[in-house]
Amino acid sequence: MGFMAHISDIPPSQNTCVEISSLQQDQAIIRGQQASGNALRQHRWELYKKKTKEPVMIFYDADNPTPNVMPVRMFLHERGGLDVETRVVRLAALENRMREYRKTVNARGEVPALRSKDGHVVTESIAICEYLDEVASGGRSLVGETAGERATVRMWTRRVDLEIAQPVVAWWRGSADAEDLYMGFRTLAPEGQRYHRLLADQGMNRLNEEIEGRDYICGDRMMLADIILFSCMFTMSFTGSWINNPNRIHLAAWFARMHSSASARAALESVADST
Ligand SMILES: N[C@@H](CCC(=O)N[C@@H](CS)C(=O)NCC(=O)O)C(=O)O
Repeated sequence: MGFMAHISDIPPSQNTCVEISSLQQDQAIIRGQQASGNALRQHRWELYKKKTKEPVMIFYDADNPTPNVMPVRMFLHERGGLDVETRVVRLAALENRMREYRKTVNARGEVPALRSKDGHVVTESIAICEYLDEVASGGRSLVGETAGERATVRMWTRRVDLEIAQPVVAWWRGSADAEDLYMGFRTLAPEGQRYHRLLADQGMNRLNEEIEGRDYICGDRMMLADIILFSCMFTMSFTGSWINNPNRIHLAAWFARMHSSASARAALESVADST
């Protein structure tokens, strides 16, 4: 899996808007209006390579570890059987809020996003992970092999997302740091910050009891629910030390297990690579 350039560096073949003007330019060059001789041959070769290149999936990642891009990174490593190219979108520079990104990738101006081989863009971290699970060739499903397993994984994924991850994110979005970062691009609710923390604590207290005796949320293997919750708790604990409370002993042990997994380490290394 390669971690590559910034969104503004997307080569023409992978960006629909740029592609049109680039093709016109290509035609002009080939007609010899802008180049000749060796330069023209080289340009034709590049064009030929571009055209014959197998289409690839493109993952629009962020330059920071965030609760919604981290699950996709970790899922890619844990799932196996997937080949994607990564584009780093610089959130701090508000690249995701610029017209080019909104027009060519995600109209909502958010990351993550995934462009499939046929050019379709999927957003929403859970939908992206489920899509990746289906198109992977080889590896191990993190959603489930049977209808029963899939129902269980989806049940826990929905619970951890609604009862913990979303309140934790809403807690952070009530902070002054969030106001500075978003610069008015999101409707924030600072007045709800304490309430969201209490909701998240309540959800984590409940989960702490529910996972007693299990290594992972759904049983004995890491699945999508684990990745969604760990990614949120991990990335948000940089600012919220209250999140991974050692008094929730089962959840804290699960967190340590997730943290030491190869896929978490690989996802974190890719955070470091892309910044
Ligand atoms: N529901 C979406 C939420 C996506 C989202 O809020 N992404 C954040 C990063 S964690 C983002 O794009 N923040 C920058 C912004 O909104 O300007 C998902 O699950 O993928």
